[in-house]
Amino acid sequence: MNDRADPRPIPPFRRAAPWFIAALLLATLGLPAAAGTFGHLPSAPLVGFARPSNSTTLLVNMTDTPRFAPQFLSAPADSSVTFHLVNQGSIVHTFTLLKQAGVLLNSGWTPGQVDQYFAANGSLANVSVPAGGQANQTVAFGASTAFDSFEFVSVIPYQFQAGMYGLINLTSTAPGLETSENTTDTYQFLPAVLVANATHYPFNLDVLVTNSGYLGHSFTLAGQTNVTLTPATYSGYFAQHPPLVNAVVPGGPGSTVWANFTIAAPGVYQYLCEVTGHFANGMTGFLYVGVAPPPQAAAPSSTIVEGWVLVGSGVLLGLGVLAASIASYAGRFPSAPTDESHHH
Ligand SMILES: [Cu+2]
Repeated sequence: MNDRADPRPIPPFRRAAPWFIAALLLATLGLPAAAGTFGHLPSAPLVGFARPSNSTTLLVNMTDTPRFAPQFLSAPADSSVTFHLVNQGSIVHTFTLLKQAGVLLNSGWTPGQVDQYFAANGSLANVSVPAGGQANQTVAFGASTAFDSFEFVSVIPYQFQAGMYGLINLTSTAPGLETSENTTDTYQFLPAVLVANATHYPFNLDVLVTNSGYLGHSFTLAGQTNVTLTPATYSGYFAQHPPLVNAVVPGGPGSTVWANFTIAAPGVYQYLCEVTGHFANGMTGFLYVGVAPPPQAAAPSSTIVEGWVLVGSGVLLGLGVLAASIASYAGRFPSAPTDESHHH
């Protein structure tokens, strides 16, 4: 992480302006550079694009956080997928891909138990990437893996337990718009961001929802765009506006259900789990149709992009300092007579 600057004290207003301008310039320069280097910014699984023939290369960054970035990958089944592994950190990480589809390892396991699992079940890939190193690993996914999800983890002790895991979701090779989603016992949709881009409306979108845990769930999608539901409001909302789809996900690892529905217009559609208490625990996500998801929804693809995010934070910091300065400056003047909180 050679681009991470030491924290600086918040500059006063007068020093904020040059920083702000510099940050804007850096942001302007940084984004195209990142996009040019990596072709695109990896984000949620995409559907609606021409499907690649039968080979795909996916960039997977490894960080000392420890994380895989992006965490969720998508590729067509019946293809060979080359994982381009880049260790951006200063410690070793592994890319260890489960052989069993639809299985998520228990983050409560000890490193010994994780090793035992792989000793008993094998792996599709197990690559150790040293600090600052890179590696390529190609895995062939057969046609029968369509709509399967395979977890990958770092088996360096306590990295998986600290969150270093991800999923590769295999989509269908059949024509049409399809994507996949996963539900967990920790009340999550993985990923919580789906993206679909159609060439015409309406279009049919089919989402295969796979349960990784024992709890039953639902994939319930609001029919209107740009509606933000909360645990307190969603029942009343759905009573008035029936969901576009309400697919019940049976309990048990590997259980699946198809959520098939028709999208009439582009926009952002919220989905959630209707099982009591699950939405209140955070079980919701957003489907972006013909709309780019917000940057924070996409995993950083490189140090350059991470640097850009840091610069973005700097911009926000500068704006905050600016606003605070203006507020305190304006506060020196008497407020309008109509303001009842006016102090004499
Ligand atoms: Cu649920």
